[in-house]
Amino acid sequence: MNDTFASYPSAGTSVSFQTGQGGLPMLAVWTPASVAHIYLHGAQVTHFQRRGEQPLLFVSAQSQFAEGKAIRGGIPVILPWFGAREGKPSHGFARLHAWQLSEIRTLPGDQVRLVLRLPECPEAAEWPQFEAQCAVTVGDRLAMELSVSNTDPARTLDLQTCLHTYFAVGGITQVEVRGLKDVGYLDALENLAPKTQTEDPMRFAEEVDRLYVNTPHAVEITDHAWHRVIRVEKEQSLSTVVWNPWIAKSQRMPDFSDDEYLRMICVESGNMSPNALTVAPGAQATLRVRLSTRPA
Ligand code: TA6
Repeated sequence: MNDTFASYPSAGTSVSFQTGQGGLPMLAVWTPASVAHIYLHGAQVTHFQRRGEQPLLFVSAQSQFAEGKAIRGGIPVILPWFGAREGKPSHGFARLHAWQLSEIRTLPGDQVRLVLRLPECPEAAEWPQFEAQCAVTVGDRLAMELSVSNTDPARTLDLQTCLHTYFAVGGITQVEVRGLKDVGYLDALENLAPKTQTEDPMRFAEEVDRLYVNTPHAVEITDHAWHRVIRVEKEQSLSTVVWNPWIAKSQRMPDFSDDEYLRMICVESGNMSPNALTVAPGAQATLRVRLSTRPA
C-alpha cells in the first residue's frame, strides 16, 4: 500500500494550497493521524486516509475536474435538490462551482476544521435567498457539517441536501452493509417503488440504488477484503442512500471506468424526497456526518 505519510512529521497539523487535478485549487490537510484533500470546487473532499490504512474515499480514474462539471467520487455536496430535474444538472448546482474558503482552525486533538462557503451562483437567482457553508473536520476521523440558512425575507426554502459519499472498498462482493434492517426505502431501479429492507447484512451482486427514508441511524460498511469496518454516523438526517452502479450503469457513465463498481460503494446521508426540508425565512438546516474506521 502506498503510504503517503512516509515523509511527513508525526506531530502537529498543516494545511497547504496546492494545484489539484485539472488545475483546480485544492487544500491538502495533514494531521498526525491522517491526510485529506479538499477541492474548492464543490467544497468536495476527494481524499481521506488514516496513517497505515487504505484510503477511505473513492474517486474515479475517469473523473472530470473542471468548472461546471461534477467530480465523480469523494463526498459530493448535494443541494438544493437531489436527483434528476428536467433541464437542470443532476443533484443540484452547488457541486458545480468553486466555494470560498472562509476559515481554517486547529482544534484540540490535532484536528483541523475548514469552513467553505457557497458563492453567489447564477442558478440561485430563481431560488429564495439562501447561504450554504460546509465545515470539514480532519483528524483521526473525518466529519462534515453542511448548513443552509434561509436568508430570504419572505419565501420558504424547499430544500434537499445530501453528502453523497463514495467509499473505497477492496472488493464489492466482500462488502456487507448493516443498519438498515426493516427500514422503508424507495427503489430507484423500480420507479421509486416503496419497499422494506429485509436483508441484514446487505450484500452486493447487482446494481443497487435505494433511498431509505425516516432513518436517523448510523450505517456500517464491513469490507472483508481490506479487513475494515467504516462507520457512517449522522445527525439531522432522515434519508440514507445506498448505491452501487454495477456493470451496465458503469458502462453508461463516461466518467467512471467499467470495472470501478468493484471498488466502491456509496452510502449517502441527507434529507431527500419524503424527508425534504421546508426552511422558513431566518431558519437554518444543518446536516452532520462523521466517518470513522476500525479493524474488522
Ligand atoms: O445517489 C444515487 C444516485 O442518485 C444514482 O441514481 C446515480 O445517478 C448517482 O446518484 C450519481 O449521480 P450523478 O448525478 O453524480 O451521476
